[in-house]
Amino acid sequence: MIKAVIFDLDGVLVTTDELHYLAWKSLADDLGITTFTKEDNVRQRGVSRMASLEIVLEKTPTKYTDEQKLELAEKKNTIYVKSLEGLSAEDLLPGVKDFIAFLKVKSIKTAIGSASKNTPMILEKTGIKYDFDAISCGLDTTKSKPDPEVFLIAAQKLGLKPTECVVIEDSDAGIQAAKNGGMYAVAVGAAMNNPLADYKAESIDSWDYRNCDLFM
Ligand code: B16
Ligand code: MG
Repeated sequence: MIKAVIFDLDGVLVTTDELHYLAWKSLADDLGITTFTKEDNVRQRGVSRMASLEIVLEKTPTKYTDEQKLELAEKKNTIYVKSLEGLSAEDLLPGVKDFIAFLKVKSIKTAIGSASKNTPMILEKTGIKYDFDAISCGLDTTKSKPDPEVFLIAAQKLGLKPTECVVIEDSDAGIQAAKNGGMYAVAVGAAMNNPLADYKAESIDSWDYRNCDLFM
């Protein structure tokens, strides 16, 4: 029996995945990189800020020092955080609140497992900060998904074994991380075709979780 659901944040609970893309695109434009696409952005899902930057820099022959890379990542984050100014509960993805309410009724714990260091701000702005029993994010970790660290920390904070947890993810790196950590994995959105996932759905809203054996 499942005792907890660990949610990825960007692209699973909130629409911030698009804002990440726009901020990276803006940085790429500034660097004269014209070939950065949505497909490149799909590979940035779930991975850390610095790993995401490397995906942008693959597109240029210019070599940057580690110090310059930190500056570029900071520049992108400034653009991204500015774009979060107007974020509100309206930016939660459809069905999220209902699913959290369903889990509460079933006494199933909930946690966040996000690579984002902006997690506290996003939870605050969208008004869901108090909906979770534990929060594990980029501020707690040293390793990027597909390493399972962020999810193992979430399980630890909940006081549960990995096998008692199910992860909901929209990134291939995140699905791989959940499986590397010995957890069940539900793939939504961009990760939907990932063969490693135990369950798949277009989105939380379209997932028939009420009839899923995980919660029986
Ligand atoms: P930040 P998630 C991830 O969040 C994003 O999917 C990924 O695109 C981003 O690079 C990463 O957070 C780090 O975010 O720059 O805000 O610290 O999907 O794991 O919730
Ligand atoms: Mg995500």
